[in-house]
Amino acid sequence: MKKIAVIMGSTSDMPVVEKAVNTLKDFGVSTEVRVMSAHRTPEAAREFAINARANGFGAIICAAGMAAHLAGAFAANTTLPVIGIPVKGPSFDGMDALLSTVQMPSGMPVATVAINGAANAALLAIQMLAIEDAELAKKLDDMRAKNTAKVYEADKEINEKYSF
Ligand code: RP5
Repeated sequence: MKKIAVIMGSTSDMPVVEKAVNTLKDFGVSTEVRVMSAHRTPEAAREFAINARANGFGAIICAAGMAAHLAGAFAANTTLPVIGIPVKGPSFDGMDALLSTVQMPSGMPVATVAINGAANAALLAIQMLAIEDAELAKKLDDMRAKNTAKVYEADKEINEKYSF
């Protein structure tokens, strides 16, 4: 199975990124977690992106806040799918990172999830790997079924408790 790369711009992004890492772990997907910055270590980011396909990765998740160029910088140097997580920083409620990540020019796609949407970033990466992996697809179906059952259960409880 292909690996997933999870790259964050700074260790300060880790509390958000953790949800992606935990999700990938739950699904048994091999994951490499790294800190690389489009601004502070652009050479390392470029090197990683250029070699990612040859190194066995199937998709790259990039989490960054503020002027969040990390996902775009990766997309510039690989044709693997790049998933961007805009991380909420100290200003603008994370809108700065959202717009920096999502507003890519034509020809350089970044699949951008919600602000701090790390779990969905991981699930999207897993769905990409599951295109060619029936076992992984089954795990995704099982997760969906479990989540559906939880909502039916919650509905029953709320209905019994509050309806009159
Ligand atoms: C971005 O700047 C990082 O991804 C982080 O979200 C933000 C702040 O970084 P630190 O100053 O906390 O290292 O590049």
